[in-house]
Amino acid sequence: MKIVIIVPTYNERENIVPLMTKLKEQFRHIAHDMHILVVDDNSPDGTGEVVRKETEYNKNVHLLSGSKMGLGAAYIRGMRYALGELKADVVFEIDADLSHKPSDVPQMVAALEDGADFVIGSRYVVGGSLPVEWGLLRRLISKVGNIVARYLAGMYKIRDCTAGFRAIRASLLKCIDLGNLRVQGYAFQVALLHRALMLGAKVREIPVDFIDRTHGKSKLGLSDIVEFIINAWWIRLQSSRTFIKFVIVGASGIVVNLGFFTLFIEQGLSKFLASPIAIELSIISNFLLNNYWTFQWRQAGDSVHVKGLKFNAVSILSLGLSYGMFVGLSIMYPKAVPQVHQLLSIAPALLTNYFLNSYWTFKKGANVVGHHAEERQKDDNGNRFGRKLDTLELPDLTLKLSDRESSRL
Ligand SMILES: Nc1nc2c(ncn2[C@@H]2O[C@H](COP(=O)(O)OP(=O)(O)OP(=O)(O)O)[C@@H](O)[C@H]2O)c(=O)[nH]1
Ligand SMILES: [Mg+2]
Repeated sequence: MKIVIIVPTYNERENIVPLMTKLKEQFRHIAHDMHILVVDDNSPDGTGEVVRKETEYNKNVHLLSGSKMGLGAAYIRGMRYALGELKADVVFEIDADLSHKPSDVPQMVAALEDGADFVIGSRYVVGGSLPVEWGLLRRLISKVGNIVARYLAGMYKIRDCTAGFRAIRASLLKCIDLGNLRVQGYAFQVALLHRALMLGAKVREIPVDFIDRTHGKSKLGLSDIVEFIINAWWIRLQSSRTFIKFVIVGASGIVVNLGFFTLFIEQGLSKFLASPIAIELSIISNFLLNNYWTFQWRQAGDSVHVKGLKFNAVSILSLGLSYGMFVGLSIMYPKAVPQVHQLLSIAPALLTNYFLNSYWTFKKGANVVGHHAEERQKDDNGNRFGRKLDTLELPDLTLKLSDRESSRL
């Protein structure tokens, strides 16, 4: 296999040579055609010049220079070059600042040889770690970022979604329209992983220790963080028709709730009676829409009667929560318009309704899993990654746990 290790650099002059030396040491233990591709954005500190000199007497070192447009843009440029010009079979992502240990590369290559399509040098599987020097805030930022990616972008099965140490099979990468990821900065890592998962890639996480950089500065900026969050929401919206439908149903529930509430109090009904009736009406309209539209494909599982009973239980709980909040707000802020109390009290009812109904009343039936298994079978028989990206729910993933993790189970 031809393996190209892509190293994005921006002002990494002090780090790049030690990294390349350590990588080349590892190459001696790997029985593949190993290359290094440095993607430098005309670093003002002269990183590119140092690498250019290296390319003069080392045929396996390549330099791609360009203007600074962000980490994601640099990786996209590098991956296109690795696939198109260098004809790579596998590309690696690695940071230049020695945060990722080159000594982990052979293990990641072994995981590819073992059949994985996408290998992650993971800090969050058992055996992986964050730098001991990192304070609480730095750890928190990293963990929150990862939680956002896992749960908001819907990749909860992956422990380290934001890792920048990865090995990706070219056959998988060629099926991903890199230009279409619409990301410039660090959000690239999450966007790319998400596409790989959508294509049914076999992802494997290998535990790694992340080392704190000793030279140079972090390039993570505010715009990267903003893009990261927007991208996670975008993936969430795109990858879940269910979620979009739920938001629409939720919005219609608010109209029903407030509409009836206003109607009832205009008719002279006490606001304390109008509130629960309006809530109940909106819960019923939400249920009907969710049953026949949002979750219509989850018709397996319980019978309609059982679903009805569960729905009633959820409704009573939601009603209690919502009404309790309405009464509480009315007592605490008696001068406020009652519609404001009613609006605020919708939130707990909506959330309780969605989560309980989604994960309990309308939980995914066995046939859905079977559907995905069938699809995967089709992929395995034909073009594994050739499936069109019109399946908006994430497929069930064939994930291999790291060795240490599976031995723990
Ligand atoms: N070519 C290029 N490389 C970049 C850009 N931004 C970051 N990098 C490189 O991407 C890698 C990761 O960036 P870091 O600044 O180390 O980000 P980080 O690891 O989240 O931050 P630290 O933990 O503080 O190191 C490094 O090799 C950077 O030089 C960019 O805009 N262009
Ligand atoms: Mg770093």
